[in-house]
Amino acid sequence: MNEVERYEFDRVGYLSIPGLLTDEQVSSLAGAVDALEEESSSRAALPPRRMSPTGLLEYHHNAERGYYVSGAREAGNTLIIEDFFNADPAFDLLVDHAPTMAYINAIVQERPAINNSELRIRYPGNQTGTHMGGQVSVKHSYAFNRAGINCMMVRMIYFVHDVGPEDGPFSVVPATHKSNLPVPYEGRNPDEEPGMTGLPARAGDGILFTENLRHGGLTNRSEQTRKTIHIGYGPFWMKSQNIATMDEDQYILPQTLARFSPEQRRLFRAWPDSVEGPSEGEGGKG
Ligand SMILES: O=C(O)CCC(=O)C(=O)O
Repeated sequence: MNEVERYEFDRVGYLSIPGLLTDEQVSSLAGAVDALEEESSSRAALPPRRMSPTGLLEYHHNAERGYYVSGAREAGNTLIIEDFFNADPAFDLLVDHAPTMAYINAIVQERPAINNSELRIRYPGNQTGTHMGGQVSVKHSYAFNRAGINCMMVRMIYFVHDVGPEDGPFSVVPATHKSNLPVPYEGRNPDEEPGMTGLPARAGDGILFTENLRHGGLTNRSEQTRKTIHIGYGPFWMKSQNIATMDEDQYILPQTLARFSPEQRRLFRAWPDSVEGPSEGEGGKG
């Protein structure tokens, strides 16, 4: 993260990063997203089912491939596929992805770990309701201290195709990570909230943001389904921030950890480096 990027991230709470992925990576990831959409959408309404700990969403659990899926493949709806790392090694390139980690290490002061992994597949007509901003819980907070930017949870969104203004872009109310007052607007419609700004992106771009920032997704007014990959980071001790497994241990299968490098496994370790955790075989958490 260079000086200008650091300044801008602190000023507005997000950063658009052109060309974070290579063309080859984009094409491989796009294929993996399509394949998982195909499989998971046909099972989304089937048992076994699980209500999220927050009571927010109900999921189908595919224990064999290690993912949770919620929603439906239909106009106006979203398909959310969590824990996709378990389902396809094509996503491994995003674990300990050096260009991404350069940003994460610049804004998370304690050793960072991955706490969230979701594919968001947003069909025409769909929008993501506005949330966060201003006074949030500690785990979503943005702060600044003597050592610089000190974020709790942040997210990187990866784009595997172009997303224009009409294609349901991710949206933010810039600088609301520093606002002190509760949001005075009724409802959660991102199209109507004052200050909400859509962020168009090109295939291969990334958008980094603090969860303290007010954000959502504008209505997808095009014929194109919007598909993005979202990965959350925070201090290593933070539990899962996936909705299906909120505040539980990370759901990462032993076979997924087994194919990771030690550096990749470290991104799923929930204990300090000074403490010896359970071995991979026993604990399954690397
Ligand atoms: O991209 C969107 O539609 C919303 C994404 C979002 O809310 C998130 O990643 O936290």
